[in-house]
Amino acid sequence: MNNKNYRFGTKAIHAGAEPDPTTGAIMTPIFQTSTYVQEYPGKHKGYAYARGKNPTRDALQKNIAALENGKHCLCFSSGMGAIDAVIKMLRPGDEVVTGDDLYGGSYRMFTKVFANYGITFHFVDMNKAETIRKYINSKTKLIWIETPTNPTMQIIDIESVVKIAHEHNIITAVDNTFASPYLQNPLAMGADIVMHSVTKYLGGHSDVVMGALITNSDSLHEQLAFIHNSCGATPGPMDSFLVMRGIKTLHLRMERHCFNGKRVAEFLATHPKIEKVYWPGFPSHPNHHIAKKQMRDFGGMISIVLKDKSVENTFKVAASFKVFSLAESLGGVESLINHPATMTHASIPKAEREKAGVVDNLLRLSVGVEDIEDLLEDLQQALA
Ligand code: P1T
Repeated sequence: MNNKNYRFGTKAIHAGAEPDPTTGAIMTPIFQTSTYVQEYPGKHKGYAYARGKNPTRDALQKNIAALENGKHCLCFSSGMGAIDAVIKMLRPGDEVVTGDDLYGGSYRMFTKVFANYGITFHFVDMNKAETIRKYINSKTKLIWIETPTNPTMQIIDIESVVKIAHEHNIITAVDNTFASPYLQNPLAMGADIVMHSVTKYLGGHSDVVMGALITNSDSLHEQLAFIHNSCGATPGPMDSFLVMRGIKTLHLRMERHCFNGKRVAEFLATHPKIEKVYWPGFPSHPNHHIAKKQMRDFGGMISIVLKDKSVENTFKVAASFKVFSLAESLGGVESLINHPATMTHASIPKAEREKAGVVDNLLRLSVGVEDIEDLLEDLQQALA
């Protein structure tokens, strides 16, 4: 299939999925094998050992590359495994500029793992070009963007940051997890690498942990593929199959996530117990105009700050839902509620996370694709 000629939903269903040449099976088989027989040393069918290459994973990688309009994709055993591979392209002494609101696990990896290898990370307000410029010097090799950010839904202007990066010959990587390829395609805005926690919207059913990196650059792909195979954070064939199956409905799920997300955000905005709602679809969001420019719609991720500041009462609300489940993660068909301060962002020191607005009375919602009336009734009763 020549992907360039097809639209998103068609690619989600067909890209990478060729009928199996031996049987005609329409679905890509799960090649549950660790190795491949060679006729003669070095004479094989393109597959030598399954850490390096697996046909089920290959099909998935082609599919995700097509969704991001990218040339290359590599899938990893987790989103963190994918981020790890990007940072491993750097050397001791190199510096990274990134945002002040990030997934807690990314912050933890940067500060507790790679800081020990002599790489310096600057966590800055990426909404301001002058702040980004202030932290760039001859050692800066990478700008790491997360947008929308987890969990305060900041919207970073990808094109503006790429422009600054290009002036200084710096690589730009975008964690596109919250948007999914349906809502946002950073390569088209000039980014060098797109990263996904495939665990989330791409997988879509909360049954797989996986990551992905997409790039148009042959040279970046070559470096990343070397790390992928050498360091070994590669996913298994069963998980690759499950994600391909999940992606076939990505466009349908995202439409409903956006529809439900809008209704939930509007309901919460007028609720007397809520102080603040973070959702980029509100015209009052400081970067609503950028979200409108770089995203297809505003998604189903919402964070709320309760008027009641006590952590005990915040816990009580979090535990009172009947349809939403209290859990880490996001992007699945089922609605989830999460308390970032003690769950997904617990590894960020309190003072740091509070600077970014991740206070003890903040809750994050991943609005699923259930019937909207049931979600609104559940929010009504839990907040009461
Ligand atoms: O969980 P994993 O597949 O390793 O992906 C890590 C990751 C990377 N980037 C972003 C923006 C993420 O949100 C995550 C994982 N996030 C959660 C588990 C969470 O509940 O926020």
